[in-house]
Amino acid sequence: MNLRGKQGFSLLEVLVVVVILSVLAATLIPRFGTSIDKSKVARAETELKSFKNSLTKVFFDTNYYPPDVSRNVDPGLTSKSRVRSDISKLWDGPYLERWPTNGHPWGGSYDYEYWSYSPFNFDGQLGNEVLISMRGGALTRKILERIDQDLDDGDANTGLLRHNNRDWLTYFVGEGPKW
Ligand SMILES: [Ca+2]
Ligand SMILES: [Ca+2]
Repeated sequence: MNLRGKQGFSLLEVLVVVVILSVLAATLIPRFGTSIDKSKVARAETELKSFKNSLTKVFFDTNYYPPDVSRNVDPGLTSKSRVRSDISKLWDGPYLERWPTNGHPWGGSYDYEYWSYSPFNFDGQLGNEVLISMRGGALTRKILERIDQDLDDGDANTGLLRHNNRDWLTYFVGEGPKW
C-alpha cells in the first residue's frame, strides 16, 4: 500500500483546483468590479451637476429654460440654435463645452425635459417642470441609489433626485414659465 500517495495531493488534483479557482476568479472578479464603477458614477454626477449649472445660467440670462428636446440632444447649452428665436439675443453662451451625445456612462441616454412632472411640482403649477433624466443602458437600482446618496438625500422618492423606476433617474433643475 502506497501511503505517501494518499498523504499529498496529486498533480492532477492540484491542476483541477487551479483550473476551478481561475474560472471562479474570471467570472466573479469582473462582476464585483463592475457592480458599481466609481469612475462612471463620478462622471455621471459631474455631468448631471454641470447640466444643472449650465441650465441655471441660461435661465439667468434669458429668463427661460430651453424648450424640451429629444433624448441625447443638446437643448441649447453649447449653441443657441435650439433656443427660441425671440430670446436668442439674450443667450450669452456657450454654457457647456460639450453635450455628451453618446449618452450617460452606462450606455443609455441623457434627456433634457421641460414638461409636467408632478413629483417635482414644487410651485403648484403644472407644466413648467425642468429636469434632466438619465435612463436606459446598464443602469441598476444600486447605481441610482449611489448617485442619489451623493447628490441628494439618498431616498428614491423624495428630494431633487428621484428614481422610482429601476432604470430611470430624474434630476430636478428648476421651474420656468410655461411655454
Ligand atoms: Ca410646477
Ligand atoms: Ca432623492
